[in-house]
Amino acid sequence: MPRILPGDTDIYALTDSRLARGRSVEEQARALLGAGVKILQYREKHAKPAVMLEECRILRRLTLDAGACFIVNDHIDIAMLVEADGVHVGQDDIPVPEVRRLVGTDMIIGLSTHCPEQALAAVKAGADYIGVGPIFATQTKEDVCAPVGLSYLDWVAANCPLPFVAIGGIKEHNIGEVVRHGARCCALVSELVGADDIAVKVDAVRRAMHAR
Ligand code: TZP
Ligand code: MG
Repeated sequence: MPRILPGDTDIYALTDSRLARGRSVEEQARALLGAGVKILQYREKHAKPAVMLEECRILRRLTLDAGACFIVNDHIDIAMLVEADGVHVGQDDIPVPEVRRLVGTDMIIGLSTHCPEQALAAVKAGADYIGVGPIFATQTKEDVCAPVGLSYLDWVAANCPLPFVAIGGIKEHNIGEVVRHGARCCALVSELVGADDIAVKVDAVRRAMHAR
């Protein structure tokens, strides 16, 4: 399985069953992967651990079949059990060096960051990529900090040696602006899994990214 990181691909998709109009995690994943998404994160904040484990087993199989990278949000134990490609943590989660001790050298570790100091710390801590955001206001994340706007993205594009993915409030209509500020990879939640037709939306978002 090739190591696919933000920067190697344009769209980073995340599951969210609360926003997915009744589609199961498996249905979301099948539609996203079928449309050519190459990084998929399992992010189900309200599921029970046993359900998460089962869903992640399914997504592991689907992502392997699709040649896509599979990342698990927050749950290092589940990421290890299903042999995910990576785990994504936030600033208030277990620190990256401790995650590394658990998962070993091969697993990808992503870290959410919201300011230059956190990006620099991510480099030192050994993260493999960073999330940059929230770029715009979003309802999707419950404990979200205030939008950092495009200025932090400008800083990362100019100064950060790590691969990065822009996230937060990114939609078909504003993604061109995010790309113009240096993002080669964008993460979208509600815009994709909440779309009428997920595959049609992936195509439209991709076209908007590359239209600039
Ligand atoms: N981290 C920062 S903003 C966010 C996460 C997980 C949610 C982004 O969701 P949406 O629906 O693309 O705004
Ligand atoms: Mg977290």
